[in-house]
Amino acid sequence: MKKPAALPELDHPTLDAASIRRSLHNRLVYTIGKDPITATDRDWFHAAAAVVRERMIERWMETMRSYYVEDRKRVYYLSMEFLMGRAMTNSMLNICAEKEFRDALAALGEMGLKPESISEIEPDAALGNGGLGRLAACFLDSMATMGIAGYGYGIRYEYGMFHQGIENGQQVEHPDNWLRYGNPWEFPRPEVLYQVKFHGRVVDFADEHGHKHYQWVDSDDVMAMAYDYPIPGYDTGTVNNMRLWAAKASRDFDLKYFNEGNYIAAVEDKNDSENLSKVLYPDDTTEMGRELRLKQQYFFVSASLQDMLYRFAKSGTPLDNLPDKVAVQLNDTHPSIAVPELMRILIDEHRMEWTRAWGIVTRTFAYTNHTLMPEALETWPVPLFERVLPRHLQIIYEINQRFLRDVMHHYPGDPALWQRMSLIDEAKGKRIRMAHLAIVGSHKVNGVAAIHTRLMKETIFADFHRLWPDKIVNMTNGVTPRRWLNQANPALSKLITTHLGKGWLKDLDQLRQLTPLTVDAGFCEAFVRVKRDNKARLAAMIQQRLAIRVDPASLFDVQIKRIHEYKRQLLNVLHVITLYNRLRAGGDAPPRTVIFGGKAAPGYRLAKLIIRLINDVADIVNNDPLVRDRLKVVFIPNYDVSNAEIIIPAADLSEQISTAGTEASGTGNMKLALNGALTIGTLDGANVEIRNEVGPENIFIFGLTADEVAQQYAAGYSPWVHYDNNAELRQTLDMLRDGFFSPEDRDRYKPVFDQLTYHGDHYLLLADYASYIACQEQVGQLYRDPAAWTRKAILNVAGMGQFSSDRTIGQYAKTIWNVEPVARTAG
Ligand code: NBG
Repeated sequence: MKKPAALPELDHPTLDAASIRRSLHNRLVYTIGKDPITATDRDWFHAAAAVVRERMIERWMETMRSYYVEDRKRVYYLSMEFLMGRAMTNSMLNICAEKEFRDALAALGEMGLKPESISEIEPDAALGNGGLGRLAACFLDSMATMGIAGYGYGIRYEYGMFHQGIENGQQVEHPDNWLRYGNPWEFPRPEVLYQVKFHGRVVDFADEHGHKHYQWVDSDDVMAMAYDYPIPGYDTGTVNNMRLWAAKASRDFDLKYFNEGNYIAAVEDKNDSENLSKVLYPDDTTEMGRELRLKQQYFFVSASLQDMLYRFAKSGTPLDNLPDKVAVQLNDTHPSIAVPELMRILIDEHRMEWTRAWGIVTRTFAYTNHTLMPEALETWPVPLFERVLPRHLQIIYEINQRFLRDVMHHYPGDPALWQRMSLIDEAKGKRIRMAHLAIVGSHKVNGVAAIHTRLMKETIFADFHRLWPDKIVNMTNGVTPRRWLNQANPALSKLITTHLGKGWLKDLDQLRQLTPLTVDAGFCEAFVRVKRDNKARLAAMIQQRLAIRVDPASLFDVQIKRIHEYKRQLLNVLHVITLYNRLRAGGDAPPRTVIFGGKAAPGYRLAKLIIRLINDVADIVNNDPLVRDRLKVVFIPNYDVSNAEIIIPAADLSEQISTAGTEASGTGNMKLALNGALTIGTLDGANVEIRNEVGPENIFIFGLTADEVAQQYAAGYSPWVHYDNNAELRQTLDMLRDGFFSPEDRDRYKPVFDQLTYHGDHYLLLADYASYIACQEQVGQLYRDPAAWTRKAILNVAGMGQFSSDRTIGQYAKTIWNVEPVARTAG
């Protein structure tokens, strides 16, 4: 395609404040249709979003056109989740016009408009549960910033992650109707529509050469319609694309029903199909076994593959060279149905011979694993598959047969091994192991932190590692410094830029240059002031939302993440209760505010009980005159990206206290340290690498190592030893058992007590308790020496260069995708 001349009639909107101000007025009047006199904050938000958006569009089109003209290799990131958060401020910052927008909005302030309240109108795009979905969002930012032709593909859920309310201390879930007022960032593409099949049956027939072929017939069809979202890189001409699919009924109304005069049934059918993209499953690291979920997976995989093959076909490259032009990353096993789907397309639709097709497939896909926990590994019952995706089941069987033939050849006479490696688990009714499918169908499989990758090789995927020693690689996670420092913490960002220039925003290793500034009194003072202001901002938010007064001078001790037993929020609670008991007994410790945030899966009873416990403990502790202001406990409701942006810059202490060997990586640990929090944590996930980067003297490590945890299990761990031998621990646990924190319902926390004792304390809280408490004492002592604390906090920021998602994406690009970044200048 020849590059067309720039269209002379276009406005080419510019980034100066005057032009932005004019556009704001124009959009409000001509697009939103509102008189400035009557415009609400929401009207202004939509006008402002339109103005930001139109300043990205030309770069977006240029970028897409350049990928086409240059025939670039594309990277497709397939993910059920993209936890994007808000787009407005991020877009302004990434196109380097935030100040101009602020000035323009401030000028409009004369009309009674408050610029700050405009950006808060925007609902979070909460199309994800937690770390896995947010990682996908950080990766999109990095790919755009670095100039990688990366596309996100996912689902446009009508309802994202539920909104968490707290009533009587308990979580209540409210639907997240994020599209209610329209979404100014999305471009509906009603013409980009693909058919996705379900159910039906498979017929075979012979062609003119007598070769057998298969056809999937009598299916129920749903249409996938594209919505596009521009993803602006930071300070670059590159604006990439995220494409999310919405389900549409294949025929608006079923004529058959209509002819029978059954109007209601006709409409019901339409609703059934469109339910596919209705809601995100609010499940985090637990296996989800619902038919609708399987259909969601196939729905977006099928549409995405059709779309990428259509784009590929336009380049005229032969299909055999697909892996030279296309890399597909499977974000966990959720999209792993892509493996048999691409096989189906190649052999059934393109009549390709199996081994040739298989070569293409395995060179195209790579798979990222995000958890070691066996109960979280996806499996699907064979009968369900047979009903929903009959042709895929056949193909999976064929893949398995050929794979097992290979295994048997390598390891003859070891049927136990064959069973372990099979794609089909025969243990409790036949089930398909999606992780095995993803491994067999990929050329690379990666873990998300060094220890996680090591444990993958040694435990859950040891057999595969022995068979294919080069397949499993490590890609330690990262976070985008644009959102998690530049946007969330403007004051710290500015301070750093004053001393280092702005190169760090694209080359985070430059933060190392902060190290000598730990002896610069002026810098240290400014650093402390930034933290204090951020803490004051959070304290104000807590006061306003929860009517709890917290002292910004107290130690802000923060644990924010999904509520899960393995993450051990309960261990944190045990520390809070211990501290409370010590203070009541006349002990001394620096004032602390312990802050929690996180959602529990709606069906996860113990997790919900932990939330209630935190709130009950908060009630007692915060109102105890004996403790006064020396200890406060706060549960911030509805932890999401936007709340994270306020909490993280205000944290002094980052709680990363999972049982060693259970947290694949963590990314909150990186965001908190990047904002100058010190970590208290176990040697788990990326904590291990954070310690290496910041130095062991600048991080608080406690507890059993992953190997020691394994030994404890092997030796038959008993929590009672710790209960019996540690009086302080016993007192703490007995208070839970006896209803100290639930006087109106004394048995409320017995299940918690039981879990930690009679039921075996699976996550070894009692084993780590003493070491955790001792470590927290050291934290308290250090906090009493502000200069020493500040020095370590600065060294944490200085050591975070490694944890930019740019570094992660660079590694994927080089060792998995085989693509080169291409810088594009802005303008
Ligand atoms: C999560 C892990 C985290 C990790 C993120 C991103 C799942 C299944 N896994 O430790 O628990 O940081 O993935 O890799 O959500």
